[in-house]
Amino acid sequence: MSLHYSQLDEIKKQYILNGFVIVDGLIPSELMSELLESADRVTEKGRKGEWKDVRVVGKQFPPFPPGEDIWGIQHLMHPDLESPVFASWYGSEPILDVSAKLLGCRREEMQLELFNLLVNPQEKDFALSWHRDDVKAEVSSEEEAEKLKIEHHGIQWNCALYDDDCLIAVPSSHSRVRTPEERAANAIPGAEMPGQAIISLKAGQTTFYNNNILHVGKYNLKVKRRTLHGCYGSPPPGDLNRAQNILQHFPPPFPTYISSPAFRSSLPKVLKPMLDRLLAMETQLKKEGRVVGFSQDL
Ligand SMILES: O=C(O)CCC(=O)C(=O)O
Ligand SMILES: [Fe+2]
Repeated sequence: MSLHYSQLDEIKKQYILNGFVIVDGLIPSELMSELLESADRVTEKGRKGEWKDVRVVGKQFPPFPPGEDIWGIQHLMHPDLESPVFASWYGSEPILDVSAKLLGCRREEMQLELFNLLVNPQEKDFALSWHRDDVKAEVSSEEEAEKLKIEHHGIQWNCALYDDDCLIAVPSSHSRVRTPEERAANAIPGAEMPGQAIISLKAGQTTFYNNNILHVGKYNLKVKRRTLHGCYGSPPPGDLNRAQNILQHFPPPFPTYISSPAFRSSLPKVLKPMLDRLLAMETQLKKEGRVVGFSQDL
């Protein structure tokens, strides 16, 4: 079931209960054709090796080694990609409004974070293993319970430019530890998970999901995928758990483009204060000497 983006209370209710929600209408129609064109262009760049920040088939988490077949393009707002439509969409009203509602903060308090594109591989099908983004599969039930209590201060989404059946999750698993059956399935690559459901998106639909929901990605080389994938943060500024969650894709030190004048001036006005919050987080973490400790093996 999907909801219109004006149904904010219902969207939040479903998101909290199920750990995900599907929302219609978050792509302003005037941005659509340029988004489609730019998504194809940057995908080509990644596939030809002209863009090095890519997710490489065969590897689930960063750092990604060089490789030819890819399942994602990182850093869509990087000025060198010369694709301003991605920042226009990341800073557009509907996605910001729904995200602010789910974050429980004002739009002015949101933090700029990650923005990537997920694409189909070309040479072979590829599947991730079942995971929660910020809790390792090997942890004990006690540790899992503790980690699941941590506030996210962030919201993650997939917005499909083409129909997308790649994301599969266990509804409501974001708020409880795994059952013995789920643990057993988690240990077997490619296993079916009891209660799994495809988060099926039609072109133009967006799913917001708690990235600690038990989930997996399955990628079919024959089905074109161009799905916008990213997140925003919310107060308190400089939250360490938030930093840990996003730094798995922002290996420290932050990529230098983030603090470059070219990046700042390329952004729509609404995103500049949001960028300032990300930079303040980086500064605070450095001051505390904490950045160095982030592990990249999540
Ligand atoms: O492909 C997807 O939609 C999910 C990707 C994912 O789970 C991840 O990058 O952690
Ligand atoms: Fe994930």
